Amino acid sequence: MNKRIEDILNTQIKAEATSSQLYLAMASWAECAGINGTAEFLYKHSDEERMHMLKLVRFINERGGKAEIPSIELPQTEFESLTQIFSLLLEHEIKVTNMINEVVFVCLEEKDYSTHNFMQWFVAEQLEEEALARNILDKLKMIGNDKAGLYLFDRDLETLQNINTSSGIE
Ligand code: OFO
Repeated sequence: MNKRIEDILNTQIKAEATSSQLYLAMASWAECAGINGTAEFLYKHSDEERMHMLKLVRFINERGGKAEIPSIELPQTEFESLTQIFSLLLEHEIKVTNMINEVVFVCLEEKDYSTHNFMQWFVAEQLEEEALARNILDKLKMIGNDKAGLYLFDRDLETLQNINTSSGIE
């Protein structure tokens, strides 16, 4: 496997693992705060990020490279509000999108069209994740501090998670 491609994919493994840890920390915080729908949503999101990481691990190894299993920095574990959580989530996803774009760019520079093809799944995934986070933040802005609204939001988020599962969004 092309060394430059192997290195940048390994960097991406760490980014996906970091996403998974961060969303796990958010899920756990939400669960302790009794915001259970949001907790479920974030636990599932964390699992999905782990799946993204595994996808990269398997791809590198199957292509004759060597996947590096990274150590992960301690994620933020305390949060002020749901708005803070989803703002951080969106910010993080935008960062990951930029990294994915960089991988795609390097694939083209190295004329590695099969990795380029493989990465298209991640490109589409990032679009969905960013859109979902923006959508959730818009809802939270509308609700503001309304307790009944927040209750319904939390319940809806659990449903949204189920919608995503049944429509195959990962
Ligand atoms: Fe892996 O999709 Fe988010 O980070």
